[in-house]
Amino acid sequence: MKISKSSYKRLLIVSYRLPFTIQQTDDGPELKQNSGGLVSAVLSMAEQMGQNQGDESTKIHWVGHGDASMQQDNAPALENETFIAHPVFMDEAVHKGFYEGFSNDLIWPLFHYFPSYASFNEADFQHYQQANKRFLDELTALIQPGDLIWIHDFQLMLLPEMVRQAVPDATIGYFFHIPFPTYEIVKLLPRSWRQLLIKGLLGSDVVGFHTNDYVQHFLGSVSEVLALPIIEQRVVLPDRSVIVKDFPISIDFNKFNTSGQDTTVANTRQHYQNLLRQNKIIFSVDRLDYTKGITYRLLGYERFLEQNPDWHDKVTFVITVVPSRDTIPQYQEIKREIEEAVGRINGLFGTIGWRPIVYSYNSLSFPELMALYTACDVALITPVRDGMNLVCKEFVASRYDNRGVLILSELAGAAQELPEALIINPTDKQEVADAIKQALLMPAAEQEERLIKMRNHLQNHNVFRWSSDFLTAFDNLKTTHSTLETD
Ligand code: GDG
Repeated sequence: MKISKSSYKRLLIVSYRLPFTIQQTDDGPELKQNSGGLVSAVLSMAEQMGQNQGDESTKIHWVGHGDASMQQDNAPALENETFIAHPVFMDEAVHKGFYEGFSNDLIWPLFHYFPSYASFNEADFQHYQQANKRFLDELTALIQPGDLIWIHDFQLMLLPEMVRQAVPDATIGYFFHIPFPTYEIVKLLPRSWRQLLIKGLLGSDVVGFHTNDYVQHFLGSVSEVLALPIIEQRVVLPDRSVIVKDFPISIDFNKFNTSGQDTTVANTRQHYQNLLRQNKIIFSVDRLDYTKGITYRLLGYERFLEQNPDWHDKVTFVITVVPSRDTIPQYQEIKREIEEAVGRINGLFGTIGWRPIVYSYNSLSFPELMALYTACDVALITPVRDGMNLVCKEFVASRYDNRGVLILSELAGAAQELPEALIINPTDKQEVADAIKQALLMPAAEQEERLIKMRNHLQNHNVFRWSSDFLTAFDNLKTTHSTLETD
């Protein structure tokens, strides 16, 4: 599975977010390395490429948007033993149109099948083009022969083709973290925009998506928009071909498996279970977003409480919503909807001693998150659209005790990999209510049987496998190129 170590000399990552943030401490601003999935995956890729951490010439370069804290005089150097970050600064108006406008107000809702939330604004598209060009300028100053450039996500769809024009023989990979929708949705984009976006992605050598459905949707758009020949999962261009393939992203299984057993986590877990009087616990956590189906989830729970009075006082739904974009009207609106539903359900069914829902609009520390993953009896994960969804994978990996039930929306990419979950349609209140009841009554042996299968899958298909498979695709590219040449 490892690629030959000599194939690529350095790894250049490009994503909207950098692997560092700057935190204010009593001793002044300090650099903090993020510990998200992408950072872990990149570290494992670097290892496979034989890059020695600490060796100046083989550090991983990471190009991403730079915020104001990185421009202050006393800001620390954006470098540690592993990464060198290259912040891209841009004019505030350009950033707003690129990030808030085109990326978050157009591509995000449109590609998650919320066309009525999409805002089509010509100035935003110009800013998106300018911002992608700013990333290009930062990147081209870095590129050396033998580099592997890996670009991430929907904020940078034009960048692969821009790099291809600037450095024709560059090796470029691209990974798309959100759903790629059917052409009927892509067709809503003005003709010239959709052409530029699809061409932009085809500047890559390898384009990756979470699921085969997204791959097929993308190939459908390539064919409709550019009428290019497609042979199996290769788009054939005059001088090269582009591999388009599914690479389902995953998590660091061992990290979640062992963290569940940590003493601090165990103490917090015990504390929560005592606070909730040993009630059965249903848990969910998501960023505030209309794609996450939070209101439908509450309506499903309300139906369950209506139909099952014998469960009153014996179950608590702990629902955490992580603040996000709540200055924007659509987000304020869903926050209001969620809080109204929580208030109504607690008012209708609650008693002096029992709150059916414990709601918080806040983020959890990692040990708190782990304590809830391992304390709950049911994880209720019901997005109305989600590229993959890592929360459900983290819950499964945390359950070293083989206890707990996952209820998962069929509209999350992850549902294709975890058929042993109770798979539901999130808009169907009755199906959600029935699944909650089934989960709460599920015998321990069945919980264990389902979890063992899902845990085995995730242990094998972890985030390191994801990055390794992505790298291996570049080896296949060399084979397909030589086949094309001899055809
Ligand atoms: C995109 C796609 C795709 C959440 N709340 C807290 C917290 N989290 C962490 C979770 C998980 C991550 O955030 C959320 O991951 P998701 O996969 O659900 O979603 P996104 O990161 O928004 O987004 C998505 C993903 O990219 C990867 O390709 O799966 O479909 O939309 O890791 O643990 N962490 C802590 N406290 C919280 O309150 N500590």
